[in-house]
Amino acid sequence: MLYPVVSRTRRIFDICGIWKFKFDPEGKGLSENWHSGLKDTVPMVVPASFNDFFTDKYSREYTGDFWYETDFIVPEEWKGKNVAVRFDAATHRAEVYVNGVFITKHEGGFLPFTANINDAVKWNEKNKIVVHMNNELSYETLPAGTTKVLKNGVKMSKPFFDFFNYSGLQRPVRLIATPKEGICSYSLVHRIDGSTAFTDYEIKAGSGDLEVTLLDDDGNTAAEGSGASGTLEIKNAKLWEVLNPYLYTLRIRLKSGAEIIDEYSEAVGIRTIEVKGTDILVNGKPVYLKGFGKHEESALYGRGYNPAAIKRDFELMKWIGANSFRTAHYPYSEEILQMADREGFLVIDEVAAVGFFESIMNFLEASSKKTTGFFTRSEVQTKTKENHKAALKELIERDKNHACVIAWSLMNEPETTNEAAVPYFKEIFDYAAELDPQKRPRTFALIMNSTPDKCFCYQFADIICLNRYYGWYHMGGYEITDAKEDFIAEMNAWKEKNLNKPFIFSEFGADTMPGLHKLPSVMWSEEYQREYLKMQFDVFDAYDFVKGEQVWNFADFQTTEGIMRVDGNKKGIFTRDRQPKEAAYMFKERWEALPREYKS
Ligand code: CKU
Repeated sequence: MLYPVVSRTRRIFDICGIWKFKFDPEGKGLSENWHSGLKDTVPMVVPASFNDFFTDKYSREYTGDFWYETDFIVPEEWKGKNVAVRFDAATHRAEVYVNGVFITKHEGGFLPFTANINDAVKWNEKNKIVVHMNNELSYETLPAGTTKVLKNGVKMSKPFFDFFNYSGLQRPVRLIATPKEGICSYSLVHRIDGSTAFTDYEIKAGSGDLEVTLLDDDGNTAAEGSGASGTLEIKNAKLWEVLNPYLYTLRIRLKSGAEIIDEYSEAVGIRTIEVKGTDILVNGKPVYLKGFGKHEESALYGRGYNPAAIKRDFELMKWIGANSFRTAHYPYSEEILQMADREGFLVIDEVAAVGFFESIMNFLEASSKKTTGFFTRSEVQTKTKENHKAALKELIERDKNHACVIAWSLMNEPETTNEAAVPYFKEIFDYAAELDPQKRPRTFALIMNSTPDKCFCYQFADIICLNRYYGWYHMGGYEITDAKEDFIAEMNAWKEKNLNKPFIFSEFGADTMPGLHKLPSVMWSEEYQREYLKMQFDVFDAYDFVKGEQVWNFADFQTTEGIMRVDGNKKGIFTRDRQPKEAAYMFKERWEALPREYKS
């Protein structure tokens, strides 16, 4: 699953823009031959979530089948090539037809898929691509939830997670022409010895001679190799460092004699990542994580690819002194990881295994004693696990070469208080290790009730990521002093376990209405957000094994409407339009003062 690039042998044709769009609430499209062409459509932006464009609630909340269509021309010159269509994401599932011919289908809304269309296209003529999609949630889907049918027959999404079920063709769609038997994939593993770096590479490609060149940013050759696997030796290597990244260009050529059959180039950073005792080491040096749990979303676009939002978010993260984020709660656009590579950010890359605790308000119920037996369900142990493994494979295949990716988050807040979770975890964690050539640390985010005495699964994590809301969901407001004591009690219990692993706070936060001031504070005021954060910092700073803090959330974001949300989740340190709340200045002061190797 190489990222599409243009080279002397490769072409891209962007087919984004305004497509035709249509809901199919009765699911009759296939039987009525809609896959050959849609009638009575509305225009729709691709890429974007369809939801927030509409002014009627039925359309925004729409759950069920829906269809997209556009036309494209395939140049005759591409005839001898492998012509494919690449969807960077289709949320949550799609079946693709070209000129009425079934091409492929894909489950899971946040990872790319490609399919060859050579046999279905007409050269130099108009071709029609129709995509049959569906966005319903179930126990088997990543993310998990249910679909309710209202008394009037209309379906609605009931997510077991706290973000709006944005749907549609949310990322770019491109036609790609590559050589028939070209370069398929590559992977890199780095080692550093003094000033020399060694990069072991492995390439999958059609037959021919492989030539590998690492170019520095002046275009000079820094190292060379040949063959499908080997080692590049880079003398005086310039490393990819936290907030100070250096990127080389890796160029792979597949040749037959002097003829270049295929050429693929990509920016790559050289760095090592390792967990040692309670430290997270990048290039052998400890790093304390400062940053955010994010969402990929913005006004109007929903979860749609929005390069302006990506740019602004990185500027804000640099301004505030952050060095990292988690792709909560699903894999983000590849362009975000490319930007993280360029800016030197550390990314915990999460698969969309969220909602594995059956509750539409699990954020509230997590600190209660509620159990739902999610992992005791037979479909979870079969279908969900299959979908989970497939998504993990696609994620690691897609992201394994990014320097910015320092860990895999394999689940967010699963219900770990039942032993039925254990074999499921084992299989998923083993599978991640098997898939990743760099053997990055694996983690999952522990929900509030996954406490040291109740959680059956923390031992699987190489980094313990805690989502904790002491002083918000648990004893908020004037009770915060008791919340602090309970927080300390939990941390002492972890300490006693002597796990000798790094801990990160992967979530903590307090909903705050921007501009709401109250002296003395009340919950939801800017003052309370600061008091709450001050209490968190006191606790974090008291434990040496805490090696990072990623506040929930970077920005306010949209959720399902409900009694706990005011037009979405307001735990942002920035507003949804990316302006700072007061707490942002508090983080800026703290994070700018904390050294990279804090507590090591
Ligand atoms: C956040 C149990 C709490 C989990 N956490 C998940 C995240 O997706 C939510 O948005 C809580 C919150 O703000 O409630």
